[in-house]
This record gives sequence, structure tokens and C-alpha cells, in this order.
Amino acid sequence: MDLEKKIKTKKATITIMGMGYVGLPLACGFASAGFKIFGLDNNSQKTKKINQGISYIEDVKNNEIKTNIKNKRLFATTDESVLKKSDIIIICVPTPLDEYKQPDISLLKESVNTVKKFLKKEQLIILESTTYPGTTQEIVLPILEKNGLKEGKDFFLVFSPERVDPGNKKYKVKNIPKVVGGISKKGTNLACLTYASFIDKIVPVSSPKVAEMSKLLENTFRIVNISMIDEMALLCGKMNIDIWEVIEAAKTKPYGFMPFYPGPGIGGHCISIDPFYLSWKAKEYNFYARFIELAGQINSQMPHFVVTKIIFALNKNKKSLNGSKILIWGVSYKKDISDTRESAAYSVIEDLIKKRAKIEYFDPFVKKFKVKNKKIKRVSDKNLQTYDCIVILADHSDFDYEKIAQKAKLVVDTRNAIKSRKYKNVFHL
Ligand code: SAJ
Repeated sequence: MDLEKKIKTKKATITIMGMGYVGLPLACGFASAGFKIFGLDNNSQKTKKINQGISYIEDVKNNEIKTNIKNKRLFATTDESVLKKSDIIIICVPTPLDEYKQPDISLLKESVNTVKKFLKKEQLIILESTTYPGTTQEIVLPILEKNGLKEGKDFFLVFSPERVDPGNKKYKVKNIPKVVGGISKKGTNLACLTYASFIDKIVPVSSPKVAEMSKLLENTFRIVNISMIDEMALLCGKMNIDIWEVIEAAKTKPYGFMPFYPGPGIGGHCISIDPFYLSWKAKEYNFYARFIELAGQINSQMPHFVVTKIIFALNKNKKSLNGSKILIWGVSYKKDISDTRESAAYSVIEDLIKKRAKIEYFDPFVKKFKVKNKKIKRVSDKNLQTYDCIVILADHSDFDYEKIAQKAKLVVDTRNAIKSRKYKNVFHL
């Protein structure tokens, strides 16, 4: 049976490489649609948890995994030989930056070399990991064609950017349109057919480069606008204007405006990382993507700005930072999630400790938190009045922030969690 028929009849076996916040929801989606799925990951802890029906990704519920494991549609493994019996292979491995903010596609290359070992005719290979335009064509294709097999004739190679908004209750994989760009038209069609098995809207484009670039445009759009509003917050602070009230007023404009909100620094391993894949690649064309670089500079200063705000607040109570007891409220990179990657909390706490403040944290989602290998004490949200200052970095829902304002000596609120402006002990960004 040819690949197209296998996809149409759901007889195709799909292996998803990388069981993270992208791979696991995707695996469950395809399994629920009726495909046989191998979840391939080099971390045996993860594969064991999946096979026990335990989710370690907030947006995936245990019973979603359990059902698919029970009906033998999903099986997690560390054994790469499952690629031999896979008709479709989807690569969802991390593409981080190295310590010099340069793209690090080593994991991606490793995965592609593993795929090459088992590459056979009629296989569809899809790359989902965010990367710079040209990666699929210039890096992945040559590796896969090394065996003499030809893309478009023997196998098919496609780029389809992952789009996951951690913690978003409304948009899940199924109802987020899926952009698909293949090296060959046939590859594009086969990938569209595959994703259409459970995703509502598929968006085919003319090449992998267009698909790679569309993802980077999405995330560059966010880092530039978030950094722009952060800079506006700094300016409004100088002009003694309430930036939060300004945004509320501006967003009454029914067209041509989209609100972004200041914060302690852009976290997460997408918005604060992906755009630098583009600014790095641009230099190959002797082009400097200044908006991205500027956004990065502003973003990297925000934690420092938060610390100066804390110093300013303590100063009002004639308290020095040195020796002050500070509670950090929320250490995840945004509200209502447990993910702390690239969280501003790391830089804020590191700076406060350097200035000899005594730090503890409260976060219902994050059970333990270390800064430069120093364990930060996790406390309950009681006895707020025992702290010299409470710093809200993540405004997790379902807490009474007014009560925090009433009980705390001082609050530095970087998320406008406390809406009232009547509290003289509360300092907003
Ligand atoms: N942030 C602000 N102000 C804002 C919006 C966000 O300070 O107005 C901060 C957040 O607190 C957080 C960071 O920016 O620290 C990133 O948050 P985010 O929600 O913009 O992005 P992620 O990384 O949680 O998820 C994003 C997706 N989110 C949205 O589009 C809303 C999307 O950009 C991508 O699909 C996804 O990353 C990805 O996988 O690239």
C-alpha cells in the first residue's frame, strides 16, 4: 500500500521524536485520530511515565495518554529502531541558543542523522523544531540524501512549525492552523493529509523556507512588541504616568492596535530565543535585524529595572536591600504554568542575592527553584506581613491580590495583578 493510502486509511505508523511540550500533545492527537504512534525520546524517565499513563506536560491530561496506551495506539520508547517500521517521522526536539546566543541545532542534527540510519523509500520526514530559514533545505536534505535516496521520489521532507501556547485553555493543537512547507509538492500534500487527520485547518506553503520564516515572524512580532511596551513602561516610569492605564485607554481603539503588557522580562524557550535564529542567519546576507537585537537588549535589562524598583520601594521605608527579607511571588516565566525556562525570576533573584537580600519564593506551580545552583526556599502564601517586600513576577490566577496589598509592608507588582491604585505600599512597573 503506498504512503498516501496508508495515511488515508490511518494504517501509517508515525514516530514522533522528542516527547516534550510539542511532541507529546502531537502524539496524543494522532493516536486519538487512529494512527499507531511511537513516542521516541532519549529520556527513559519520560517514556516510562508515558507508558504508565502519566503526563508531565500541563496541557496533556493523564487520561488522554491512558486511553491511547490502553488501545495500543501510543507507545513510548528510547529504542530508535522503531524508525525502521515508521512511515512518517516527525522531529520535535529542542533548538536552543548556546551561551553566546548563537543557534544550537546539535540535537536537531543528531535526530536527522538517526533518521538517516533508517531512511527508506516512501517515508515522510517532517521537521517541527523552530529553526532559521534554510535549515530544512541546506542542512537536513543533504544529510538525508547522502544514502542516494532522492527527496520527492523516494522519500519526502517537510517543515511544519510547531505552534503551542503553553497554558492556553482555548487553543490546542487541534484548533491551531498548521503551516506546512515541503521540499516537493508531493511531500507537502502528504504532510497536509497527515495533519488533516485531526487538525482543523492546514495551511500549505510553497517551500520549507516560507514555513520556517513564518514561525520566526510570529515570534519576532511578539518579542519586538513586548520589548516595545517594556521600553514604554520605563519611559512612563520616568514621566510618572501609569503605563497600565495608558494601555487600557489605547486598546479601546477598535482597529489597528493590539495590546501587549510590560513584564519583568520575556521568558519561555520560544519568544526569547527563536528570533535570534533569524538575526543570526541574517548576518550571512550581511543584514542586521536591528529590531530583534534591540528587543533582546531591552529584554535583558528588564530584570535589572525590576531590582531598581525594589530598591526604590524599600527606600521609601528607609530599608536597605542588604538584609531585607523579600518574597518572590511566582517564578514561572508566565502565569498559570510551571515552566521556569528563561524566567526573569533567575536574573532578578541572582541580582537580589548579590545585593545581600534574603530571598524566599511562593509559587503553587513550581515545587523547587534553584538560582546558580543555590536552592531558593519555597514557602506558603501565609505570613506575608513578615517580608519587607513582596515582588510579583508571575500573577497566577485565583489569588486575592488586593489582600496581598492590604497585608504586605511593600509590594513591587510587575504584572499589574493589583488593579487598585489606592495602596501607597504598592509599586507597579
Ligand atoms: N509577555 C509579556 N507581555 C506580553 C506578553 C507576554 O511580558 O504582553 C511575556 C510572558 O510573561 C512570557 C513571555 O513574554 O514571559 C512569552 O510569553 P508568550 O505567551 O508570548 O509566549 P510563550 O513562549 O508562552 O508561547 C509562545 C506562543 N504564545 C503566544 O503566541 C501567545 C506562541 O508565540 C508560540 O506558538 C509559542 O510560544 C512557540 O512555541 O513558539
